[in-house]
Amino acid sequence: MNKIIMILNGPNLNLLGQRETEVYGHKTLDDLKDICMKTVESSIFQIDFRQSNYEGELVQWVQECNNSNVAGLIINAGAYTHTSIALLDALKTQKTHIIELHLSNIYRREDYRSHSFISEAANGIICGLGSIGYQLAIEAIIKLNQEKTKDK
Ligand code: CA2
Repeated sequence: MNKIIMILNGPNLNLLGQRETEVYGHKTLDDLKDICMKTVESSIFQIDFRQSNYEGELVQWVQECNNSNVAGLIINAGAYTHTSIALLDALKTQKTHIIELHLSNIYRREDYRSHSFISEAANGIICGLGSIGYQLAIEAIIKLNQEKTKDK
């Protein structure tokens, strides 16, 4: 059975490639989705790539990851990274591998971006590498799953 890697994108990431290209690059969200799909081509993994501007919807989707087919969760929570205890609580209920992801280096920007509420629930964090970060996060989830299989 194919394993699903859930990739959740938070508020305003639907605007990628249209504005603030000096910060977030020229790739659109659809471009990122294509990169993710290509990264799992000819593997047993499948990508479920979603975006929402609503905190509650993101919380709902995080809760869906308790399904046993989900091999990992990659989350770019956008600005909710810096505000959402609801997302942190939802992520903490998950047993799957979690990677927190940001296109930009949140530590080189405004001070308020240097704090993430959700890092506490993440296995690892990738930031500042633009679209490469999406590929690396997928590779990390795949490797974490291989480690788990080896342990058995
Ligand atoms: O660097 C990242 O990926 C962020 O998660 C992006 C969030 C920001 O609030 C985080 O601090 C870091 C913002 C995403 C907004 O994306 C836009 C794209 C184009 C135009 C305007 C916003």
